[in-house]
Amino acid sequence: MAQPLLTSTQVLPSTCPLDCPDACSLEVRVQDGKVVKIDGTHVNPLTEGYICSKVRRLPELLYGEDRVLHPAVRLGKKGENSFEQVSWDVALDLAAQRMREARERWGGESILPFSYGGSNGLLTQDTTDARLFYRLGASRLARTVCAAATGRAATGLYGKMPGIALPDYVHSKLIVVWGVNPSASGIHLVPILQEAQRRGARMVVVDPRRTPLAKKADLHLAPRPGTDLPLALSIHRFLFEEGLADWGFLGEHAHGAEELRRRALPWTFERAAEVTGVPAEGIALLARMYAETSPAAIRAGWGMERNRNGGSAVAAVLALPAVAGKFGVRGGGYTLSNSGAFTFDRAAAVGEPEPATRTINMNRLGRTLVEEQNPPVKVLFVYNCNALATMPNQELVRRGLEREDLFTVVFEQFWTDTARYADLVLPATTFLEHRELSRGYGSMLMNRTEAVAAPAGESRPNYEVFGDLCRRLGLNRLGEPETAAEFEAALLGRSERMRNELDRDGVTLPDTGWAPIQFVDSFPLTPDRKAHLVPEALDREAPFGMYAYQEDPDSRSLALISPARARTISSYLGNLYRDLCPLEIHPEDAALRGIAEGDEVRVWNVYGEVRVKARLTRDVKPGVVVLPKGLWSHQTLSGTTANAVAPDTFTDLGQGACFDDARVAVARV
Ligand SMILES: Nc1nc2c(c(=O)[nH]1)N[C@H]1C(S)=C(S)[C@@H](COP(=O)(O)OP(=O)(O)OC[C@H]3O[C@@H](n4cnc5c(=O)[nH]c(N)nc54)[C@H](O)[C@@H]3O)O[C@H]1N2
Ligand SMILES: Nc1nc2c(c(=O)[nH]1)N[C@H]1C(S)=C(S)[C@@H](COP(=O)(O)OP(=O)(O)OC[C@H]3O[C@@H](n4cnc5c(=O)[nH]c(N)nc54)[C@H](O)[C@@H]3O)O[C@H]1N2
Ligand SMILES: [Mo]
Repeated sequence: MAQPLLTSTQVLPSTCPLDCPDACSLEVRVQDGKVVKIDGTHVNPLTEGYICSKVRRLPELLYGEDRVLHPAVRLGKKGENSFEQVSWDVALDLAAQRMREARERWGGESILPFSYGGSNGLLTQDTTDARLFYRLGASRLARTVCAAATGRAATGLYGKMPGIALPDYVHSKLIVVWGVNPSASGIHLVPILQEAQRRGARMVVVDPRRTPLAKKADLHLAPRPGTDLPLALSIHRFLFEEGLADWGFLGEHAHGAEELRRRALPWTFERAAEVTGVPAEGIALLARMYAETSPAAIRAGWGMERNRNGGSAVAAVLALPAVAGKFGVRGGGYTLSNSGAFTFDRAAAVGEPEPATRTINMNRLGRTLVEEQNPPVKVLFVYNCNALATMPNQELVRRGLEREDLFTVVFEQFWTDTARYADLVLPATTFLEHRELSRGYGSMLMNRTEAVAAPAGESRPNYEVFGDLCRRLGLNRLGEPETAAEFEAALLGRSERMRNELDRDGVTLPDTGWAPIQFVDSFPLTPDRKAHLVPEALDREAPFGMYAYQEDPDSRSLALISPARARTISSYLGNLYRDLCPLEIHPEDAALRGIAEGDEVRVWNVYGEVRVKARLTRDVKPGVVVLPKGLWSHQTLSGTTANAVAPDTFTDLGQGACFDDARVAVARV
């Protein structure tokens, strides 16, 4: 027999589309169609040639034992790991048949598509999937588990105006890192902040935890979770009362300043101190530094949105640069999400939605599966999401997934906790195995990437599978986009420049360029291009009006927060780790409960319970405990996670998730 050819090795470009601000440019080493190494490049200037350790380790998982390689149907009980391989044809016929039956018997709304940001890619969500579910008349999903409150606030105030480009933070003289932890959740900002500090910038961190950046900051304010609103309003009050408000800017570029002033009036530093647990002098110091320094930047994150006051809190923080007159210079203003930098023509890509159907808020998945009767959900189709690991009120989600009369499809790359509750599992390709169009919400760059490796097993891309289901159900129409390239062309329809640049370079920039200055190169995308500091629609939406502080749900209990951690992206890649994850608790809180380092503890409230080991640390504020988001069941002693104690209540704006409103009791087992 002839010798096989020498193994072929190639190094190919790609881009990380995962749910992270940075959107790193990658080079992928591929051997015989398999990924063997992933590293960063300089195509995206933010990437600077390096990437996070978790994506670097992705090759271990691509061909590991947790990868879903074939379609499979359930044999055993829901939640058990007992499945039988079937062909794609059998699998898709089964999915199509169950959806057809559900629609005939219970109506289209008995089908619930359930997806979130598993892949932030623009082609793996809202293309053929949207078409399929619109035309089936399925329930709509309000994708509110993240960025709902921040999105509402940012849209209301500034129409999602792009923010300061992250590399431009080197020009800032004061940087306020507010409710965001880039050391885990977007690491490429960290060296930029260090460089700014080297050039003389001062840094303030507002976070209930002593994060790695808090340790390097000139000032760290640690508010009790959910109290950023009074903190920010007391700074507004100071600016207005001390004659430091920039009325020139406000007159020309903003509405609602007078109303904001009125609403901030009750919040003296002393009163804010009582509610937040931050000393009044600390707040006053931040207020003065902010008023006096320019360029001043606020890097605002998602940590402050995950509570009952989240929307108003984010709005109050984003209003600071308008009131203090910080816009108009490089390194001045704010950054939240830059996802608004690009606009797309979704309607051209997927067609107009069919007549409206009911909308289910994803934060109420458990309640919907268990309680909704009009009609009940009969088919749940989960993709781009590990719902059991990531949605609030986990035990209710589990009860819903256990329903024997529910047919659950899970379309996944890995055997997640959610996949184990499926009736039918479908194998999905990763971004290294399909064509994708993506952009980060920190980086201002859009990328087209081709598949660099052969699909593992029989895995297929989302757009192919949902397109196939459309055909099986007779829902496709002639002449509409079908392939990845056609969807891409439709999405970018209005911008010939972007299309041409993607064809030539594989990357393109937004119309505002890669580093716009706010109120010079980019303006609010509101109808009158002005900032609206108390937008009418938001004022109507917030239960007590905008900027009205809602009290702590239970100020005597411990506040459990569940921030992002470096090891995973939400729950993605959690299967890289087999060790248990501890609960972080302050030594004073531990002593009160007789808890020592390493003790097993029970953490509970009315929603559920989680058992873990305790880790004592002064990096959390007394009264606050931390168990990160995204854990898999094997990482706790009880198989439940922080989500078991996370309430399924809503934020004041956007009906977002209130993970950080979890109030818990903790006791030694
Ligand atoms: N306790 C707690 N929980 C939280 C939060 C919190 O603060 N506290 N934060 C929340 C936040 S911010 C978010 S964004 C959500 C995220 O919640 P999820 O959307 O559930 O995010 P992931 O955990 O990344 O799970 C995404 C899944 O999609 C799969 N996937 C990836 N790409 C593809 C693809 O192309 N096709 C298919 N079919 N599947 C794919 C991945 O394998 C992965 O299992 O979690 C929330 N959960
Ligand atoms: N490595 C990694 N990167 C990620 C993710 C991940 O899971 N892992 N997730 C991605 C996703 S989906 C998102 S949405 C982003 C999220 O990224 P971030 O915006 O950083 O969000 P969180 O980690 O939820 O919270 C940030 C910080 O807010 C603090 N915090 C909690 N409650 C409050 C509060 O009430 N007020 C204030 N001021 N601070 C508070 C937390 O202690 C935490 O340090 O990161 C993305 N990047
Ligand atoms: Mo998120």
